Amino acid sequence: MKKNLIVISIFLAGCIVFLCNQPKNYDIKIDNNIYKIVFKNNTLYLNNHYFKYKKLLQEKIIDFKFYDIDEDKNDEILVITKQNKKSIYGEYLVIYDTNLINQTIVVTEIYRQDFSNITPWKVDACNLDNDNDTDIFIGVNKDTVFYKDVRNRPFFYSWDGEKLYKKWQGSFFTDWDLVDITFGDYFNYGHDLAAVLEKNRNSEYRISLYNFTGFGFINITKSDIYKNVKCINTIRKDNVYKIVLTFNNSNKYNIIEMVPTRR
Ligand SMILES: [Ca+2]
Ligand SMILES: [Ca+2]
Repeated sequence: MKKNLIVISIFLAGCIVFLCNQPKNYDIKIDNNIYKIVFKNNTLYLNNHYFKYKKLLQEKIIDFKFYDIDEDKNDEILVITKQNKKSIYGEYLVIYDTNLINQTIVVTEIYRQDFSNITPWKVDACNLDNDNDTDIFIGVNKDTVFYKDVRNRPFFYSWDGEKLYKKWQGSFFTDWDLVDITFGDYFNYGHDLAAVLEKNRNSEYRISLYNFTGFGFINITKSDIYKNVKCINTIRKDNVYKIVLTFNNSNKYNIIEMVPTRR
């Protein structure tokens, strides 16, 4: 029992950096080294003893993801740029390549696409299907041809090495609202699942796990109900993926253990 507690504490110590309090600390991997990045006031800063709080990108952003989209062992930086000072929605998806030159990180823009007409609010990257193209999630806020209500909707693209192509533009996963999303191989399937934070009209939250089938997503399990949830994240340690919920108005967070009821 004591052993288990120690393991969990170590796991939590490693995951605090992912939680939702500002400023947030993140790791970016370049040339097999880990560099500390801080996200504060919609800006990414490099935080090391050479360049304390040097801006990594000049643009203001609303969300970002570090992910090795071309599997060359260097993380790319995917960002949603901020539309204007007041807007909570973004404008462009921009992808930056990263290199290490003279002990500092040099970023080079390799792709930019205007998404302002579909009001993006989140970017993430994952491997849904082992087809060698990295899958990119963009959370958008819009109506559709068939559904006239404006709400958060899940759009997926893939990266073919040069550009994005549309993979799956979903109207919704469920009638519950899409609040947040994260990805990971939680059950060792060999590819990622989508862990979706969903909210109903009574402000109750749950996590639903979805598996991509090639034509869409099927639900494989749902969590219990939670209240006052702020966001969902995935922590990864030694190829073990865990789902973490962070709650509003406190530093409280929980690792959520889930069991698949179907595949
Ligand atoms: Ca890369
Ligand atoms: Ca893929």
